[in-house]
Amino acid sequence: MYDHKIIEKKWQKIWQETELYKTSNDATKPKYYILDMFPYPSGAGLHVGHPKGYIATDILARLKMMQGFNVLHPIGWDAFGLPAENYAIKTKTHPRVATEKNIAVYKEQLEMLGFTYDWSREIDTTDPAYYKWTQWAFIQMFKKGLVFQSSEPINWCPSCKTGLSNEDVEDGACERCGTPVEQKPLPQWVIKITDYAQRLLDDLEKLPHWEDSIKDMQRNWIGRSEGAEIDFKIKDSDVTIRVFTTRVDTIFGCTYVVLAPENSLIEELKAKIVNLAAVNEYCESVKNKTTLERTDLNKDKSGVLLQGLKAINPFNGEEADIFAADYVLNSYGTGAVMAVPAHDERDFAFAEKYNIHVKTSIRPENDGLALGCFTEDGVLVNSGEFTGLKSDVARQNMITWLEKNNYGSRKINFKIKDWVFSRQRYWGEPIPLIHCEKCGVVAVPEDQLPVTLPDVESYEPTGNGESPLAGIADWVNTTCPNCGGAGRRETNTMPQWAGSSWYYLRYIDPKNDSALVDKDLEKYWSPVDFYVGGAEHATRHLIYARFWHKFLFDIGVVSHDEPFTRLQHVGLIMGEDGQKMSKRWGNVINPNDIVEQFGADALRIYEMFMGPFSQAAAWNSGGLSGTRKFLDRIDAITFSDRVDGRALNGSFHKTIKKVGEDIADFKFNTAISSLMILINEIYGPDNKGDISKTNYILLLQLLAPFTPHLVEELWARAGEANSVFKSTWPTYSQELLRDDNISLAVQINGKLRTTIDLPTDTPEDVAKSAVLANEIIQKWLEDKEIVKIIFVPNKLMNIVIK
Ligand code: ANZ
Ligand code: ZN
Repeated sequence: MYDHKIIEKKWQKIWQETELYKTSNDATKPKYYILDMFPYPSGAGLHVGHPKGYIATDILARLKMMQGFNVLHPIGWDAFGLPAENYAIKTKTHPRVATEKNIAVYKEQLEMLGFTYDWSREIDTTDPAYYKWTQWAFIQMFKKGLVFQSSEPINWCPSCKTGLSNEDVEDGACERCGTPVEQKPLPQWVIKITDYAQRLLDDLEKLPHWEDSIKDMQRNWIGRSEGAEIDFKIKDSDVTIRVFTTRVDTIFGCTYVVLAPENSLIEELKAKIVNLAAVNEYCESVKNKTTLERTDLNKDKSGVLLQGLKAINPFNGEEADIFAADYVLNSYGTGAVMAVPAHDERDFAFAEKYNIHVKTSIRPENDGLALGCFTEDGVLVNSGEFTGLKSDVARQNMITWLEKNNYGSRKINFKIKDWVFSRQRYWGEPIPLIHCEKCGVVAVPEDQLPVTLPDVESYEPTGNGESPLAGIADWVNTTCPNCGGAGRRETNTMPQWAGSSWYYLRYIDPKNDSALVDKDLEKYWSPVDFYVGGAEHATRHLIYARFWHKFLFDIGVVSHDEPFTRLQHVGLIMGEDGQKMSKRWGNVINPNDIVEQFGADALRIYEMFMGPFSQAAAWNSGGLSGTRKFLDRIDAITFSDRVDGRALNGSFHKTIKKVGEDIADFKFNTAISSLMILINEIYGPDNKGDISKTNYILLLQLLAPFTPHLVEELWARAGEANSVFKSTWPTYSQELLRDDNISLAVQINGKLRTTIDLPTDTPEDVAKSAVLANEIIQKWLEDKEIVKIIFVPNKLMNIVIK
């Protein structure tokens, strides 16, 4: 048994002293950029689930180093955000102090696992030298007109006391704390990410090495809908209601029209609404409902008829009632719909409740009958001149009709919303804008960046829509960079996602003070070749980062329009009880304890052997002693020059191929099993754990990416001077890969009768005598005359008989 405590510390120290993992910008070598989603350093430290992805990228990085690539495998800290701030409020320590403490703990834990990080490239999103460039990018967006101020109601978390973006809301609740989100009108800085919606969607096609599941999540989030906007005139009025529909083909079945309760048309039409008091009361009552409550198919629908108003269907002139109902959202489409209860579930439920006429306008293509609500495409009925057309053809013809008659037009809508970018909290990047009475909103001049976060007395969110920064008069009051008059700094801060939207570019050139990233370095290192992280980022970070990157591409800062060539998500490590690892369940396992008892190498192998990388798997403490035994068996292998290693050649070359390919494909569990098979063979009757020096060296190289500490120790003991990671990854010979035996199919008159194992490339005459000596074949051939024998080497022998 080797002493992991001594060995692991020893090699970590040597690696550091020799700067083994320092990445140069040597452009003569091919580059390989491997990226982990960088951690948020929380007070709790890492549990064993966190390093799974880091172990995997570390193994890949080591393989690539040995294959001769210039590898960039950096790490840093995504350290702005609420937990540090909440902790600051509770303990009255500056979030900076808490963050630094947490970073120190994380760093120690990561170093304990022996990763290849080049610490000279470490970044921290809360470092003013870093966020200077987050602010710089924001200002470029501002100058390009991508940033605007809005007072539309936004998602508000009453517990976190801050506005949120759509991406921060999960099933109607704050993604951070689970509190149901409210709608609150608040002046906000918003980034027009929707300008990029089509490109974000289209360019997913350029990403063949992203998992389909993640691309699908992005497609759904972007949510492109093709349809039409149609104007319904209001009877005896100049006002029209514009609706958005994806199903213009159903319009002859429209029996009412619905406005979202917040739709400003209600205010506009109030003089004509007979039951205005009831309508206002209803619209008021909706304010506290969450989006989820409003749109849930199963929730009871509610609404109110706008008495005194009728909408006119442009296709047939029919009059329809107008309702205000909360299942229509003001923030999507036009905030108004044409309701077709015969063909839309929600309209159907609403019509049943309010006794509204249901009129069929589509029948199924095959049989004429549809019961209840038929929501699919079909053939138009009761639809005037369009009757008999199929839905898809009808949609095209009807949109042409709309456009010709000036009743509307084709329209594409996206579900993705513009990015609400201000937070009313302390611990974030100050938004670098200045309000001036004369000049309006002015960007802080670039040479005055960064706008640093001032110290405050209290980090407590005010709750009134202002951030704690608003209370610091001498920070807020400044001069307008434009006219020199009095100006006020913007006091909202940026969302947590800002700093993480571009961090991977900064590792390329972390100390640059005059540019976000040097152009030549960016050209050399970009794009990221392999990106690994949690699937929960599919519709958050990965949308923001792709957007941010495309913007930087448009202004010439980066040379590719997609940042990440290959993306791989990490399957969760669950607790021993099968639950998610969490303090709440008391099932958290601390990696420090595992490393103490079994060593970092054992932990690395164990986590990679738990199952397919992308699948969730439960922790099993029992498994670790087995893993450790495997390492001790490796440690105990001996080598000598007396041993003839040739007998193991085939097995070694097979393993070289398998391990190299599997690591590159993130199939660590099968790579490790092939290593286990090899070790078993080494301990088999032929070798009994003693192998040739050549094979021993090969074995260490194959194991090195997985168990770097142990291998470096054995490598040095075997007399090798340099680090094993300076050696070249072995190549395999195609020739030696071939199996020693093949199984020959034996047919009689074309029918398979048996198979016979023979050495590869057995010549025909030898094969023939083996086949004819076979008992089963002899039975089939009894008293029969052989007409001819057909032989396909290494495959089959067919005996033709009379
Ligand atoms: C009439 C109709 C008939 C519709 C039918 C559907 C089926 P997606 O695919 O999500 O874009 N809609 C439009 N704006 C809405 C809003 N602000 N709030 C709630 N619902 C809204 O769906 C578009 C469909 O959702 C539109 O097409 C509209 O209902 C509804 F048989 O119009 B449809
Ligand atoms: Zn919250």
